[in-house]
Amino acid sequence: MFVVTGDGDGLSIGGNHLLHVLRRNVDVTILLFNNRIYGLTKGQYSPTSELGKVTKSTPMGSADRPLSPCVFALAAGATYVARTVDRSIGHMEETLKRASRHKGAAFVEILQNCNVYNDLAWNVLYDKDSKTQFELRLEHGKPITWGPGDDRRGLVLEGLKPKVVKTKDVPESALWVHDETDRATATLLAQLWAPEYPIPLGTLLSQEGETTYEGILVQQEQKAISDRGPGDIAKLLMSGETWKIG
Ligand SMILES: Cc1ncc(C[n+]2csc(CCOP(=O)(O)OP(=O)(O)O)c2C)c(N)n1
Ligand SMILES: [Mg+2]
Repeated sequence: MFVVTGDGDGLSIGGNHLLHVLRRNVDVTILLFNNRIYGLTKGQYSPTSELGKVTKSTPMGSADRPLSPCVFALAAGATYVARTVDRSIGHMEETLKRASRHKGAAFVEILQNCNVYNDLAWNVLYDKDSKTQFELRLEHGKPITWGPGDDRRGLVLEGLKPKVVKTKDVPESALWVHDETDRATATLLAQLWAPEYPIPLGTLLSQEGETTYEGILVQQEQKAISDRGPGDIAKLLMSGETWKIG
């Protein structure tokens, strides 16, 4: 089952529901289209709008610090978390296929343009030059690197602090290797942003084989039936104290 939501619906208006569907590991695939604005209601700021964003509801600039949807999903306990971008169709297709195959709560943030109320919302990943400079495609088990061959960059971890290096300046063994089964390092990656860091795209976390909400309920139902036999609603309603009215 797919749930399609936006940055306003998913993180503000229905933020409570998103939190609990993720922590319960309900078997759904959630696509959060993040255009950093309330589009449908014509351009109010959202929980992902940048600090100082001027909109109809923030004429002097937003005073709110923006939230990262992927950091939220990781903190809430989603068992699959990924990020993709609307203009990279192939990457989006690959990411959605993986997310839909996941058993449990899969969360995909799709960076999306709103050409009416927030045009070029993700220009950092649309503009050819800055895309080369900042787009990082994650691959499980591979060193984290990005950028053109002659000026390729990489990340190393100094304790818990990611540091950008030129790949030619360090041995390959020094580079941070992406482990998509690790929630802690996925959270570090989800926090990275341009211009200080690259913008990670792809699967941040994938934890397979976790129990799901539905799985636990089915087990409970089977146990109740095997312990007590099939239920009887009429009997249940007439059990305990009953009253006759009138
Ligand atoms: C409970 C509730 N409050 C307010 C609304 C009105 N409303 C509909 S869409 C929307 C904004 C949605 O923004 P977002 O989720 O970012 O989606 P976008 O339109 O940008 O794709 C609002 C406030 C609503 N439908 N339901
Ligand atoms: Mg929106």
